[in-house]
Amino acid sequence: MAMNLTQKIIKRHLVSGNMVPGEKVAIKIDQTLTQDATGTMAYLQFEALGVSRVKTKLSVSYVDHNTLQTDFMNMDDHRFLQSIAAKYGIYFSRPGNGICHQVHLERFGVPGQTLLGSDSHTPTCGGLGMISIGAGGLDVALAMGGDPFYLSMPKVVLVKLTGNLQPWVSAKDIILELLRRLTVKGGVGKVIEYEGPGIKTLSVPERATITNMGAELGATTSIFPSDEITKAFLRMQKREKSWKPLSSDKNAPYDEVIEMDLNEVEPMIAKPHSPDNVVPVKEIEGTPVQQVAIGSCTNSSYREMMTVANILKGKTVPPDVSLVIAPGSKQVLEMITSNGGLASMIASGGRILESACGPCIGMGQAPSTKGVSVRTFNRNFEGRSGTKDAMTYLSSPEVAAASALRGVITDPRTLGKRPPKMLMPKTYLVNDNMIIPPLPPKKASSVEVIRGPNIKPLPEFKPLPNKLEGKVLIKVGENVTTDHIMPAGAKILPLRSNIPAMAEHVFAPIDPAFPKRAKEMGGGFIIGGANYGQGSSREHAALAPMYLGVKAVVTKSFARIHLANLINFGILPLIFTNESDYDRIDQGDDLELDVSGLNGKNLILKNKTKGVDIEVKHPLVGRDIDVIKAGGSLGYVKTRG
Ligand code: MIC
Ligand code: SF4
Repeated sequence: MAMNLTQKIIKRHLVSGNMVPGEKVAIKIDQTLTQDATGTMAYLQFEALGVSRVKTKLSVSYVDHNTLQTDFMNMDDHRFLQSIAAKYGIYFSRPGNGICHQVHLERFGVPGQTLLGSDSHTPTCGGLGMISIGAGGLDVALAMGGDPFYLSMPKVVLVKLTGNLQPWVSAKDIILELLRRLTVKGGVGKVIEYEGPGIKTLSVPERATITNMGAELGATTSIFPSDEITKAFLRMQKREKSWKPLSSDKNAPYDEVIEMDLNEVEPMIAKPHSPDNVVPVKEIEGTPVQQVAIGSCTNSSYREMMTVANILKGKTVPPDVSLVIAPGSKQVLEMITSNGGLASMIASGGRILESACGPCIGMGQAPSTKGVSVRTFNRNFEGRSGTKDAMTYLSSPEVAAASALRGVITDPRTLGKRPPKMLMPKTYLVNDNMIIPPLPPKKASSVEVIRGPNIKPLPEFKPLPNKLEGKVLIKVGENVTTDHIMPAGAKILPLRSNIPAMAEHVFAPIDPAFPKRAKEMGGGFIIGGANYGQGSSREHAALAPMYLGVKAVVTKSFARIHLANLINFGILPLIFTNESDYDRIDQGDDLELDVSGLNGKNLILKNKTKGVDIEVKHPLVGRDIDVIKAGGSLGYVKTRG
C-alpha cells in the first residue's frame, strides 16, 4: 500500500498501536534533545528512573535559554546539566554554542530518524526529513531511559508547493501565509508534509524555518523529504554519510491537500498578539518601529544572517530604532565574522547578542512601554517580550532589516528590484569544540552531579482519589498559551528547577492572585476555552499548577503537548461534551466529580453552586488512564517496575 513519508517513518519506528488517525501509537525514539530551561527538570526526572546511561542512539543537552546570568542560579543549572551529561552519556552543547534547534540541524539531525525534544520547536529538524517532535521533559526523560514515545497517530496534510519565491520573499512568508490560512489551531492532531516542485527551490535552513514554525499551527510536526538538497546541506556540514533519500510513495494517501503557488506569496507579517494574526506587510506599512530583533530558532541561519548583513551594509539604523541581532549558532557567528558580514551589522548600528534564544523568550531586550518591536521570531504572545503592553510583530529577516533601516514597518520590495546578491559558501565552517562528547561508561560512572541550592527535589505525586472536589480557581478564554499559565522571561526562567518558587508565578499575566487563592482553597479546578495550553512545551505549566493543588482542567479543547503534560503530572484533563456548557460554570463555583468510572468516556461534573450537572468527556486513551490513576507518569513507571 502506498504510504506518505510520515507513515513510512512512523511505521519503521512503531512499537505498538495501529496507525489509524486518533489512535495511540508508541514509537521508538532515536535521538533526544533538551535545552536548559526544560532540561534541569527533565534530568531530575531521568535520574529518578534509575537508569545508568541513556539508551538512545544520541542525546544532546543544550544551554541556550537561560544564558543571562544575573545571579548564581542559571550558571548553577548549567553546571548541573554539564555534570549530568558527563555522567549519563549525553553530548553537551555549551552556552554560546547556539540555539538547540539550529545546532541540531547543523550537527546532529539524520534523515529518517526520530527526534524527541523538550522544546516545542523541535520540528525544526523536519527540514532534514526527520520525524522530530516537541514534548514535555518527562516524556523526553522516559525516551532517554529507553521507553517509546506515545502519541495520537496524526492525520497527514500535504502542502504542495509550486513555483518560485519572488525577490524579497522568503521561507518565513510561506509559513506566515499558512498560519493566516489555518490559524494556531489548524494543525492540531496533524503532521504537515511538504512536497511539490516548489520544494526544490528551498535549501534545508529555509525548509527548517517552515517546519520550525509549524509548531505555531499546533501541528504534531512538519516534514520535508530528504533529497539532493538535503544531501548538499549535509555535505556542506561534512556529514554526507548521514544522508539517505526519503520521500512519500507515488499516489500516497493524505487526509487533506493544500496548494500554494510560491509566485503568489508576498512579504507577510503577524500582528500582535498571535502568530496567526497575519496580513501582507504592505497593509500596515509605515507603522513606526522602536525595536527590530533578528534571530531565534526560526530565522538565524547563515543565509539569513548574510541576507540581513547585506541589506544593512553601508547604511545606518535611524536614531529611534534599536536593532538587536543574535546569530543562531557559533558556526553562523564564526562564519559571518570571518567573511565581514558581522562587520556590516556592527557598522550599521546593530547590537550583537550571543548565539542564544535571548529576546525571543524575554531574556533581555524587552521593548519600551507600548513599543513596537518587529521580530524574526515565531511567537508574539502578549507580554512574552518582557513588556506587557509592547506590540510585537513577526516577520522575515528581509522585512525586519528593511523596517530597521526605514524606522517604520517596510515592505522590502520598496528597497529595490532585488535584494543584494549573496553567494553561499562551498562548505560550512565545522568546529565542534563547544560540544562536549559523552564520556566512556567507566569514566562516566564516577562523575559527581553538581547541584546548586536552587535545584529542588521533584514535588510528590499522589494517586487519583475516587472523587474530586473543589472550587473553580480560574476561568480563562480561548487559545490560552503556556506563556499565560507559566510565564518565562529573565526573572522567572531561573526558577525552572525550583517548583515551589516557580509556582508563585502561575497565571501571573492574567491573574497574579491565583497562587495565593489556589493555596488557600486547597487546590481546585481550572476552566478553559479551546486550544488551551498552546505554545511552549514547558511541563512547568502542568507541574506548578499540580503543586498548587489543581486537580482537573476542563476545556473546550487542548493543545497536544500541554495535554500530554497534564496527564504526565496526574492532572485530569476533561473536555465539555457540549461547548456551550462552558457558560454554565464561573470562577468560585463549587464542583464535584466522581472519577471512579474513568474507563467510560463520559463523566458528570456537578456544579453544586449552580445546581446543574454538566457532561464532560476525558481524552485519555489506553495507558493514559493508568498514568492518571497513578498520579502521573513517574508514579506509573514505578508501579510498572
Ligand atoms: C519557547 O519558545 O516558549 C520555549 C522557551 O523555547 C519553550 C520551552 C520552554 O518553555 O522552556 C518551548 O517552545 O517549548
Ligand atoms: Fe529559543 Fe525562541 Fe526558539 Fe523557544 S522559540 S527555542 S525561546 S529561540
